[in-house]
Amino acid sequence: MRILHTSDWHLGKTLEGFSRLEEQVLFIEELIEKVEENNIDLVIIAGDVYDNGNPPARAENLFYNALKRISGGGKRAVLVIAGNHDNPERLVAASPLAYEHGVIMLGTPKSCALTGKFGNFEIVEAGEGFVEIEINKERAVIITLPYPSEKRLNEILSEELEETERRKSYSERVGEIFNRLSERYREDTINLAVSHIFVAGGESSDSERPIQLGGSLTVDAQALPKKAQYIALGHLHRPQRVYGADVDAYYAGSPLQYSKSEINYSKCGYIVDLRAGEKAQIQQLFFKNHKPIEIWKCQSVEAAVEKCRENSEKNVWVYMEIKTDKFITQENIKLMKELKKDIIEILPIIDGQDEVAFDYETLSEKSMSDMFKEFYLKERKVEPSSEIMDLFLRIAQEEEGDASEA
Ligand SMILES: [Mn+2]
Repeated sequence: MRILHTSDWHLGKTLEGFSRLEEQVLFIEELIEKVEENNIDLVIIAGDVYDNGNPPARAENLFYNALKRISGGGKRAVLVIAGNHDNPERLVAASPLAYEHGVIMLGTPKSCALTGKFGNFEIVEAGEGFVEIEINKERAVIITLPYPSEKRLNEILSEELEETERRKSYSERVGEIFNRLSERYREDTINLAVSHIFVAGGESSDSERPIQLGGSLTVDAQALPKKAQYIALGHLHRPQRVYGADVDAYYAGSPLQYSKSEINYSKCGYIVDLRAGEKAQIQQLFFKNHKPIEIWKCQSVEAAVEKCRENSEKNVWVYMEIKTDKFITQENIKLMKELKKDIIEILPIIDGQDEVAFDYETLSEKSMSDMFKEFYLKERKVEPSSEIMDLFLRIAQEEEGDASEA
């Protein structure tokens, strides 16, 4: 059996308000081609299909289109689980239609797939947290743990044990579930697992949004199901093998660079060849970078303008860092953005100036203009000009006037 593991598509995600849908469409096209070329039997999408629980219609349309074409009318199986960014109920709402195309969608750890024949394969058995599937006379038992929030995790732990269970850490509870579900694994089956969790030791980037602040929802690598031949994970956006795990557990990562912290490595999925009782054969499947993110470090405003002029045709997202000792004027900002579209940010770097901290504690003691000056200095790294100050104070006064009238 040959599977393709991908995750964290984040359809509908923007970069500081700039749409990435065009690139996402290109990625889906490439994926469909590679799935066909490589004769994939089963495609696993390990969560974060969308960027948030209320995705734009165009993103949903793209997803359904992708599923239909990947499955090829039931020619191959597709398994999708929800990540922390997805609304689990909404993600799987189209399930009644999806099964017709050989697509299995699971929203929560409690979700249970339907059994029966779908296209070229059969779901032989299914229950809470697992599915057994037969493709071309080969059987695979897959442990399925869609993003287990604290609440959803407790829902699946037995009620009698509630008190003792509660005292255990998140990682121990996840480990227990994996352990219990591992009993489904057999010697004559291909044994897999899929989940959307944060395994301790993984390397993160700026676009994941922590599964929970403070990191308490971290799972120890040792809690992963030891008998699995391959564990397909979602959450981290850098593709990587889980450090410190005794099993082949991988994060496929996101197919696009979703933040500037992701520009120094390639994006990929994994093609995995599996046979019952044998070690998995794993290879990376690299994706094209249709529109890279670049950071342009410029020595002066003039050099920055020139760089924009020279690279006006280059199809990239740009973060500009410009060395300067003065305020970058609106005219220059406008000129740069006219010359080079898709400039995400223009950041002045003032020589020898340390990061200015904004002091919220003493906020109430300060005048409006002092607060604005501090805020401006922190955001723009330069003092506001007198025009900006006047403009701000005028608007602030107007606002005050409005408020007293209401
Ligand atoms: Mn994600």
